[in-house]
Amino acid sequence: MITHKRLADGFEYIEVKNSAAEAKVALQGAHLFHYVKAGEEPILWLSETSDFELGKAIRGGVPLCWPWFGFNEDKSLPQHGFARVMMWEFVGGDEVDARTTVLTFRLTNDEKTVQIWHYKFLLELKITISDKLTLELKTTNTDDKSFKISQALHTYFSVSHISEVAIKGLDKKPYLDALTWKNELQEGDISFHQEVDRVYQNVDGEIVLSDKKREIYIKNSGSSSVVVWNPWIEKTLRMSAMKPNAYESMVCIESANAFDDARVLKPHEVHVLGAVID
Ligand code: TA6
Repeated sequence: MITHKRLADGFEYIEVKNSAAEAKVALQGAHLFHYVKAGEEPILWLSETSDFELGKAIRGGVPLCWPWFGFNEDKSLPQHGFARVMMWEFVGGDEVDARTTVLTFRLTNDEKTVQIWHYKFLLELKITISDKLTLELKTTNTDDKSFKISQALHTYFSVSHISEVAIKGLDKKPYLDALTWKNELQEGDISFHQEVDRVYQNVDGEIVLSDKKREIYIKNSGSSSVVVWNPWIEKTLRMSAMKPNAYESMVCIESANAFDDARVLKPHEVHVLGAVID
């Protein structure tokens, strides 16, 4: 079942229920903020104090960082780009079978985006909701000049407790430590005892989020970089829409084209950033 929900304040989302899973996607930012498999705990983390206000990114789920990841050279522009706070068009939903639903959302350049980023583009997000979650963010350069994008599916995962978590699959991968701006090399699994904010490069295999209660598998496509983030105690206190203990129950593993993995698209060229989460 696919339902288009409209709240009093203008906030709209698409709700999907099928025999394999349930999901909710806000039209603002084509922002998937709920995904749960039948009979299981939600896979995506959503802040208890998240905003559902127009113009403010939801804290949790899968914010779309596009057309830049992180800060722009122009510091007056929003971190992680504008796509996650723009109203997208819900193109349609396809109930492929009893266990599989596909939703498609679209964003194109308009008078607002061109003020921020001077290119013509078509951005499409396809979400497949089943016993696996598949996200495909497709950028088409509809301009007559090349443009460069950096981007991320900034996925917030729900965990039992951050102290119980290990991330496998990034051993021996180089990473930029965004806390020190130094280049490092990962040794073994990632565990969490402090703030972690790292951009891994040369990532080509499956990543495993190992938690006390389950393992979650992430396989990216169109990407060779992954961002791992937990704000820990101090940073959490400075983050919007996060309760002081929020860091304990979440970790971000972001399928990205970030830093050295940014992409240049020629006119009419297409790039798809994908992730399968199981
Ligand atoms: O992806 C990690 C990161 O860049 C962190 O540095 C932190 O800023 C996080 O994203 C959250 O950013 P946001 O703009 O959603 O508050």
